[in-house]
Amino acid sequence: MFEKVLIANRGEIALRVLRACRELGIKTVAVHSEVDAEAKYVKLADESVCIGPAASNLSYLNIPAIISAAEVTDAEAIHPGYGFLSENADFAERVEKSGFVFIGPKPETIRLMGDKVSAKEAMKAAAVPCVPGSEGALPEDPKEVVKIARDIGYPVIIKAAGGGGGRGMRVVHTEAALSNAVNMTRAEAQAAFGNPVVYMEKFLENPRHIEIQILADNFKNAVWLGERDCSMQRRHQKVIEEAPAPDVNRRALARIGERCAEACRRIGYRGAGTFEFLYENNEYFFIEMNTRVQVEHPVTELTAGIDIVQAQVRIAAGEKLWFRQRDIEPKGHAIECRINAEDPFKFTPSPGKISNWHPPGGPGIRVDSHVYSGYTVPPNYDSMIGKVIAYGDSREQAIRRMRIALSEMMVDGIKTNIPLHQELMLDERFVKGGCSIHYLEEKLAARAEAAKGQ
Ligand code: MV4
Repeated sequence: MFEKVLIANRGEIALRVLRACRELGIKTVAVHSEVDAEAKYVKLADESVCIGPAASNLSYLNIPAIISAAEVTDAEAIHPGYGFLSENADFAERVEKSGFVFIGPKPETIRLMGDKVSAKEAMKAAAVPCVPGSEGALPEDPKEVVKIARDIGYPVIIKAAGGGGGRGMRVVHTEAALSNAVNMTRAEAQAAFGNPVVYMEKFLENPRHIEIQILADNFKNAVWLGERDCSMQRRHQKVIEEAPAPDVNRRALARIGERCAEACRRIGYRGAGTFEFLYENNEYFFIEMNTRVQVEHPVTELTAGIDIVQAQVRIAAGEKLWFRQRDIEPKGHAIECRINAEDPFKFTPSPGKISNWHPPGGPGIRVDSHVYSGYTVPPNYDSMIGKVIAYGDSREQAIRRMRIALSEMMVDGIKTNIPLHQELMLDERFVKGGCSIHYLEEKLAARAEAAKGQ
């Protein structure tokens, strides 16, 4: 096992990685920007290094500063967390070339999945069902593009190969709008990602977002740990996630989970990963793969009984998977509410000093957060200040526990989205389960309209 790991991230995930390392008996190095110097996880780490000013591009995205920090502290491995450099293949490569272990997949795997066209090709080859669409990249010739769209049938969606997570996409409803949409998406993709390649898919109008968590070791062993339903989202930011997904075709899901694990064996995947699917009319369609630990990993940890972050570290250290697929029997239900420092109705960020922080507790409640009474939420980063996760024997019990947890939680001094979560935990459609990816935004639009009429 490693003696020392550097955590190349901040906030709750830095604390989460620190805790995983502690339990494995590994010393930790926290790196931080100037505004994060007082963060609790920085103090808790065995060592800390300031890597630059508040702006992310000068600190948490500063590759030479992070590698120098690993060198001066004599760390053996680097955990990238999520966001920032976690899916940057060049970073993974430079970490390895500098003699450190990157806690994640091989750089070429990150690159393969970072290009959404090559990712889809790899999944097709592994018999993972994909959204019907163009065979790879769209050709230059507009006439060819028209033909492809006719074959698929409108509406179609144009996506950038270098995009993902909702960036660089455009829905097209008619042939008249097609060529302009392709040109616009291409130009935007070139500007945003330095890559003009685009592809086309059938646009699914009302799907759910269901993803599959996998773990794979260096020896072609791979398992899937169940699925998560992440359909409750606003502007491509997930708000609530849960496991298992309510009311889905479980036989098809089991087949797909096994195919995801098989795809991992085929491509020599290593570490934790997530296959994202759209689910519509009882069918699953692969769209993208994430090659990092995700914000919502705790709901799978609670239902599958596996510590995913520890698993990442152990796999990176060269351990063989210590359990098999048949040892995984997801049990119970877990729901995660992301707590953001923001206005619960207008969604404007609300950074500032938390004068009083009282997290909830009791049976089945887990809180992953780095904040404390007196902590100042800096304005420079993502507004998420923590996550409340409720576990129960059933979905109903998890929801009841979440309602109680939210009601006893106190965050004074800043605004948070706790009132939104309280409203959603009582929402008839959410409580029924199985909302589509559009449900939350439609509900919020209706709410805003009603408020106008008052
Ligand atoms: C789609 C889609 C409908 N049809 N692809 C958005 C994020 C990126 N991961 C893929 N996205 C979508 N791709 C086809 N063929 C609808 C979305 C989409 C979405 C997907 C998951 C979660 C939330 C979403 C919100 C809007 C659109």
